[in-house]
Amino acid sequence: MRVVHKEQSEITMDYVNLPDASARGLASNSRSGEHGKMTSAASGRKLYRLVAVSFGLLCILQAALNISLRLALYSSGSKTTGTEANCKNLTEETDELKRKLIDFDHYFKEGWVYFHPSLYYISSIKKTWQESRDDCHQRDADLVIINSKEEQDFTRKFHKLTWIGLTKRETIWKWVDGTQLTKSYWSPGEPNGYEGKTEDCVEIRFHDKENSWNDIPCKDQNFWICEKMVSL
Ligand code: MMA
Ligand code: CA
Repeated sequence: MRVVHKEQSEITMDYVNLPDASARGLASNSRSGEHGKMTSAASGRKLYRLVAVSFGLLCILQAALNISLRLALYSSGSKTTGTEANCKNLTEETDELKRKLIDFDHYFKEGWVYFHPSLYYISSIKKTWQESRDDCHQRDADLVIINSKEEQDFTRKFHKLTWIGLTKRETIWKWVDGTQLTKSYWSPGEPNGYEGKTEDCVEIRFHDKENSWNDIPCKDQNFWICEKMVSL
């Protein structure tokens, strides 16, 4: 009995193991066949899920890589453009500086002097106020406009009777750039239109005094000062 049972048991064991393998290929109706089929389907689903998840992860990885590459490319690209623009700016600035230096050199050779922020030309001959102004125009400048005490003191240093860019030809005192006179340096008693004369133009006359201006007839002949604003 024991032996038989053992044999039966062995047979059963063999039987259980056998269809497991065969059930994968054959549609068996036996209980153990059904069980084998279920195990196979579950592991198939597992494998499918694994492949799907792996594929998803790969997709995400690829997208991340794509974005980071694009970002790296974009930033390096804009850096290059920035450097190129800087270089171009620097070249343009250098060229402009060169032009200005050449300009300065040209003015200095013609006897101009620099007093921040302008260049000044003091004539060596005399002319009427209008002729003097015309000469300044030809030099790409105009008669001097006095905007500060420093500039006023500067114009007194030449110790010559010099025209400045101030006139009353249009009823009120105006600078040659059209601005009205605000701060003035009239000598005491001036402007007086001396002895009823029309004195509509202004000269630097009293060089030793801060208040050095005098009005005289525009047709009189004087030295003159041209001013040209410059920037470096
Ligand atoms: C000159 C002339 C006038 C000025 C007086 C000042 C003699 O006339 O320049 O414009 O007002 O001098 O004394
Ligand atoms: Ca006068």
